[in-house]
Amino acid sequence: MTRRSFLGCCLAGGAWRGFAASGRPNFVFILADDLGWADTTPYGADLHETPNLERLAREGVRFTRAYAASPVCSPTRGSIQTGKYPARLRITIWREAALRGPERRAVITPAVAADLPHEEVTIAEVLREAGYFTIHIGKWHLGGAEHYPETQGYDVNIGGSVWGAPATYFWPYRGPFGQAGEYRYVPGLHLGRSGEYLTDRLTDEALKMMDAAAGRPFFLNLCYHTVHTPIEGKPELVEHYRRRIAPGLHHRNAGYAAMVRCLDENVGRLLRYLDERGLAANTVVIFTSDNGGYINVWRGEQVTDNYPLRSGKGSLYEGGIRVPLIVRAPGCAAGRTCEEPVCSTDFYPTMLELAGLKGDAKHNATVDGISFAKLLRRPEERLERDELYFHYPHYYATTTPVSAILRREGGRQWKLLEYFEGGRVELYDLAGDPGEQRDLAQQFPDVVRRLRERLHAWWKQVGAPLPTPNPEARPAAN
Ligand SMILES: [Ca+2]
Repeated sequence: MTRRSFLGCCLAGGAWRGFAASGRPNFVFILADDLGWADTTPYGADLHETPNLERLAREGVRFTRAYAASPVCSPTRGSIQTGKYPARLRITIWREAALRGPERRAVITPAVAADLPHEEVTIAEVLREAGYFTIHIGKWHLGGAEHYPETQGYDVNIGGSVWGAPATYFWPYRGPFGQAGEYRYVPGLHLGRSGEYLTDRLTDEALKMMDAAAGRPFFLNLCYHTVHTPIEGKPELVEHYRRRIAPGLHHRNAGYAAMVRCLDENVGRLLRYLDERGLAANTVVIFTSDNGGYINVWRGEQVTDNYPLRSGKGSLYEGGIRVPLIVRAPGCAAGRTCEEPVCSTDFYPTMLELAGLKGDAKHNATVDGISFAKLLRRPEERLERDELYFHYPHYYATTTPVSAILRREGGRQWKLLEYFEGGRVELYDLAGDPGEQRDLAQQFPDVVRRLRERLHAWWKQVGAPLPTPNPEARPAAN
């Protein structure tokens, strides 16, 4: 069923035609934290207001089936930096949890990596080698100081650290975080003023650094902490949304809505900067999130709702892994929607293609993603890939350890989830059931068997870390 395309002629000598002939494109890669698939207006948000993302969608291509490679933070971030599946990297949970080691519950979760190995050739390393000024701003969460962005190909690191969330979004951005009261701060942002807000400040730094590129091609890896907890919006925006909450709305958290609005305003600042500096015609803008929306409660209020998708952050249901993705590239099919599944592993090879770079052959041999650059011109096309895999062998508020395969066969968009507690499986056809409401496992045992075999073969192929039975546990209730 794979449609081979011989129309890939927009590539001239490996470079994406349409950019200024004089140089390579800049990249502005904007990663929101925990932003759900349905949290912005191009994706049907009701309470939230995101006019700048609407503009980006009008000028770019909006993907309806973009996946984060993991339902939690660090693994997806690793997949973006390397193009590899989290299971292959053995980075399948966020760093603090990896450091805590295996959990012994109904199954024993595997020991996994906490730091992105230096042996990996990051996208920043490839781009820097080609003359790019490489800028990391905001959340990193891929290792301790010896694995900070400076050690992984970034010329500049402002704010990237061992921590996955700020203590507060208000200057001076420091204080105790979480139940343990761990002291956190955002390095590089020590000077500020009262009332200053972190999302705005990270953009301030981004604009300064793009100026500092001074004509060199740049790669801006701008990883906003927002809309991760703590749920803290600017007071005037929180009040604005408190007044707008009405019966029947799916989104009902005013603080969260205020954070989404501020994120959108900062996307607008970035777009205006590119306009004013005459850079828009030679800059690729990518906007996405690292995992699905957080549906748990924070200070008495549910944070968000991924409706019509099921569940949220931590889960391998669509609400945990399907994320917004809008890409604006010069010459792209502006205003179009693309329904082809793409994954966060794909950014690495896509950026290489757009930059006309080959990258590192040895690294590329184990890259799991594929370039989706052609979809930016022709969003109706298919990629030469019929399967995606997800692996979360850990516990979270929304899930027990689980692995999943998506596979299209004819008009079917099969999705099999296999839970490690007792080997329970669920089968959905996303083509007619994107909300994963009808489990078809009993009805299609042959499909279950075939997909399960493919999933297990993939575990072997990538060396996926697997849970093991816990001899001390009572048999899992099935
Ligand atoms: Ca996250």
